Amino acid sequence: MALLSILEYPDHRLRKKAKPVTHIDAALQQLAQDMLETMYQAPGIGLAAIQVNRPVRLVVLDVSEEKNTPQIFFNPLLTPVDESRNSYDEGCLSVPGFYELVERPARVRVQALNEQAIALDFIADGLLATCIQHEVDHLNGKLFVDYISSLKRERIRKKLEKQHKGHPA
Ligand code: GNR
Ligand code: NI
Repeated sequence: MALLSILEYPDHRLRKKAKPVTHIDAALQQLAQDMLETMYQAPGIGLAAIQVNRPVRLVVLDVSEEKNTPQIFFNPLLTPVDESRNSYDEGCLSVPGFYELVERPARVRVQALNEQAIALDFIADGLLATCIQHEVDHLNGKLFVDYISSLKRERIRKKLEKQHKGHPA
């Protein structure tokens, strides 16, 4: 196992579009385990591979209270199932220390492959729906700060850039 370092906004590598996985080999399985370890240590409830500078379509998450329900999704595809929306005060390990309300579809159909390349197809709601949409956004180069006002986003960018000058990656 290994801890991976997490890219921080406004790093341009977070803006890449991640590539689909074609074959889930041992290296990708190891990457998923290392991402889970990194996520739990942070601590966070989700992590997308692009956040650790691996631009592949892989996300891990654990939205359980007990932190004992790791989930691994390769090539996740999301489809809102109805018009219902939910707002959640979102944070991001790539935007540390900042939280903003983001509105998203409340229920999404999730199609993905698990770590054994078995096809999953289920409806997510609640925090799982919010978190998996946040993670799939990462795979498309999108961050939660893209949903807030440009004034707030620029304030966050400047504060993080100032911090990075004191402690470069
Ligand atoms: O740890 C995280 N918490 C969180 C809270 C509300 C909505 C989304 C998230 S995901 C975030 C971890 C992260 O940055 N994943 O990409
Ligand atoms: Ni995030």
